[in-house]
Amino acid sequence: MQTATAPRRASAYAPSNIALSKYWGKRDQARNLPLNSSLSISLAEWGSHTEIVPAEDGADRVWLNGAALDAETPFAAKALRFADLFRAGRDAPLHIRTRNTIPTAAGLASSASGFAALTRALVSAFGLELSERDMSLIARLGSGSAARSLWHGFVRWDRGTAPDGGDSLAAPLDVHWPAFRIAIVAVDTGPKSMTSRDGMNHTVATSPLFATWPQTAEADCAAIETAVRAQDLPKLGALAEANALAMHATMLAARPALSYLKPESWAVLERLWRARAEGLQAFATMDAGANVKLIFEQTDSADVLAAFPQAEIIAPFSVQN
Ligand code: 2P0
Repeated sequence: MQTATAPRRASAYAPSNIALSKYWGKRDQARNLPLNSSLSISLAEWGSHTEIVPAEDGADRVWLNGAALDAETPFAAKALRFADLFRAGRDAPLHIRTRNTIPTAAGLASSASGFAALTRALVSAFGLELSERDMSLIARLGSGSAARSLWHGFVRWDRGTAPDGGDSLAAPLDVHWPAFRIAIVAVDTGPKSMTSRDGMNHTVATSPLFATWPQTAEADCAAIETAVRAQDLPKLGALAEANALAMHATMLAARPALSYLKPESWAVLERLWRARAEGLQAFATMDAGANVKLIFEQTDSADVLAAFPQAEIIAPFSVQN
């Protein structure tokens, strides 16, 4: 990237996101190129605020939620390496301050919103005029799912086909669905057993079930997009739940097995399935962690809370891009 000016102070916000059709497996590790397309819903005010300040003390420094990080901690090292893409070899020491508004108790990863906010803040700090499309491409280099966190609402990341990844980027869907809700049912907020990157690579390398995943996931992504556009919650929910369970099945078949789900996650699923048999229109999705996320419509909020009193409900369309 060519940067013409010295950096100036800049800040940006990006929401976190939950995939309804999952990204699991890379065809190119260095560029975070996925084996399949994915589709997500952004989490409104749950995300990352990032500020870039040119360092007057001449030293790169990173803060996370107010705490200064050692330059060697994985988040700081990754953020500074990412800033190097913008510095392009020039001497431009930076202070990077990130504050996550995602409740710690929700146990959600923040790398998607973190790298999307960092991308927006760096683009602004270096005075670059980039399209949102270009920003999605760049955010992807920080973390794959960050490509989807540039926007609110539903976002689809096309896997692309170009070897250099020039067409592997996300775009928002023109769908406004104010009644759509997502709930986080926190099960376990401790550190996860394996990073997503390592988990994906282990699954791709050793799971005999992975052979069918890219094709299944691509078909799910197309069907999920159709259900989102039709605002058909039962269809979307059934597809999203099946897609998430298929992803976890590929991990369970890895050798040795990889299981992010805990007994409590399965207990939440059992309770959901019982409630659904009694008429509740809510569906589950799970990521690289033990927590369960539910999708439903606003009219079912009270019933979701009755079944899952600890659920935190998010209204994704309470904010606009
Ligand atoms: C997703 N996950 O689509 C999937 C589902 C977790 C399970 O994207 O290695 O942090 O930085 O590209 O984006 C989490 O993986 O991984 C993720 P990298 P990322 O949301």
